[in-house]
Amino acid sequence: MIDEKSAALLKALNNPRVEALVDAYVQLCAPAKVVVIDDSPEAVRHIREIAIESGEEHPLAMKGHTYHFDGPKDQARDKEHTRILLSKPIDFGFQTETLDRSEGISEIKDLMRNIMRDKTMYVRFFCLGPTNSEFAIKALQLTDSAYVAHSEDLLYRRGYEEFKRSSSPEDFFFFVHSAGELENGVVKNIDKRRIYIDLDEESVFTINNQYAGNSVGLKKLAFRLAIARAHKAGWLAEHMFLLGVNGPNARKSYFAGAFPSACGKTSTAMIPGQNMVGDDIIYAKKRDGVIYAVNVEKGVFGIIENVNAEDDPAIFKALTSEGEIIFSNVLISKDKVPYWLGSQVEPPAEGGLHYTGYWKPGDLDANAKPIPVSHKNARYTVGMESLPNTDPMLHSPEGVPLSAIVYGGRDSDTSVPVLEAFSWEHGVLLGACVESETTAATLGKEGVRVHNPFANLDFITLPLAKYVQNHLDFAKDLHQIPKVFVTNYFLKNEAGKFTNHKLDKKIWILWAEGRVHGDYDAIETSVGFIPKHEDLKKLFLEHLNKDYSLKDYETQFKIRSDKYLQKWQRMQKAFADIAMPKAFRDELNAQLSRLT
Ligand code: SPV
Ligand code: MN
Repeated sequence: MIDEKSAALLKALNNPRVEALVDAYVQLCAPAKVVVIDDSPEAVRHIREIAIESGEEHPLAMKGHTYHFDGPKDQARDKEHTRILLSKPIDFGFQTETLDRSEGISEIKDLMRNIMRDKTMYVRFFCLGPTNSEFAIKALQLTDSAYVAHSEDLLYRRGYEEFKRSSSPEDFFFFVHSAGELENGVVKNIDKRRIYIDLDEESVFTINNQYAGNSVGLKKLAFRLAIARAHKAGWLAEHMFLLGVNGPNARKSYFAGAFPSACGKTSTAMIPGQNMVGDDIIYAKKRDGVIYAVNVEKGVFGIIENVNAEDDPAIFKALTSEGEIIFSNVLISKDKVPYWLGSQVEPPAEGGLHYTGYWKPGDLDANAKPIPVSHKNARYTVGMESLPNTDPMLHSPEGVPLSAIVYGGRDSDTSVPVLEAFSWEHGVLLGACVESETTAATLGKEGVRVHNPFANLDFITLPLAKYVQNHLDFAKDLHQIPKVFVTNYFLKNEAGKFTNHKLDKKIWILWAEGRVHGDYDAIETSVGFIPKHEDLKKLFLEHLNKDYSLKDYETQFKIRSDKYLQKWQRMQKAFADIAMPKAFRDELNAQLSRLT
């Protein structure tokens, strides 16, 4: 079933492990055809065409744009069916879904038998992190979904040549995905959705799903493998954006930032006037006393809700211009134009195609609630080469030097908009104690305050105490220790209204950049350093042309000691039964006694 050209491409790799894996999964999944894709533009163009021919994607009116629907039950990451396979139990210190390895492998292999019948298996090679770099991890992907193969092409660096050139050909992550049977282009056997991550062999098996957070192995599934690998090798893999912040006099400082899903991470990475290196996942390593980081990806799988000309101008412009973009789970008008929640563009009165079927304004769900124009977790997939704000260092094999780390969360009543940690260790405490109200990025109830250490809890594949120890240790032997900040874009006033405009985040980040270089004094409080009104006032005037009043400042930056105390008491409880490092305990106790 493999054509001559594909067979030749496989052979040219001269890689017994690749050949054996392809062979084994062809036997198991029984595709009708096998197509091997190299790094050539023609091969990649072909994948895009097949995604359309197969009905997983459809062209839109704008050149290069396509749309895709996931099924109504496949709109977000399925945490329940995402399992870490373990040969022996591990006490992670937090709730995570695991499964006995041999049981999991045998179950998934049964479910995968003949799963690609009548379909084509695409064999793709990628590179996580820049190619030709100490950060690079090779990835072999088998999938029967041209949508997945196409998405990965927008999101990841091509890796066929990297496999060919590599001096460690056997060393790669391995992914098998099958959407299983499709009905009208979406997954039929959603009840048999399984996402299994095998840390022992650094492999992932994911079936009966299409939502990219579940299906695109190279995203959060590879990320879990990378976290485990980083732990063994002494570097960090983090759920962080990477941003080049442009300070005064052409000064550039690179910031990494961890925010839970759907809490402003991508829009921080796209703050106007700055340069994005990445919006979701980084690898970080130390070199000559400095932390360097790279974007593992080279594209954005971003939430489209509230992307509009005013709040997210860079991405809005890209989404409304020609170029290769996949829209998922948005409304499609009869003129083949996409509409989404919070775009500030009215959808057509006659409605259009929707992930739930045909949709008209005012349609109600089973609970008589209006069905929104697009799913709250509807997304766009775009390669960073199509964005005007991409940092020139994106593909640098050396990575970029880190000046600061930012932690964010969705917090309506406690945290000030921006705060600087007292030290690296205090920063680790603040990262470990990120709390956030749940969002539509995962299946389940929204708006519940949950503890999400380093915004990474869904992905951590080692005990939390060790993960925190790794963070504490990472600052050892550095001659440039990054400053740590916490931001909160979601503070509300007594009337339940947000106290800030979306673009205010630019000011918090520019203030933080100034602090890195000693440009501003700050006020020491019990919870960290906060900005002075006069400095913010200048920044607001210069960068947003806004008068930032003392009254606004006081509302936003007053330290809600009662709420903060409650937060830190919650954290004391959350960590009570975990054997955390002493340095962490000391920071936690010190924080509590300062507040008390
Ligand atoms: C997230 O939910 O954090 C994402 C999207 O970045 S995905 O993990 O791919 O679902
Ligand atoms: Mn993410």
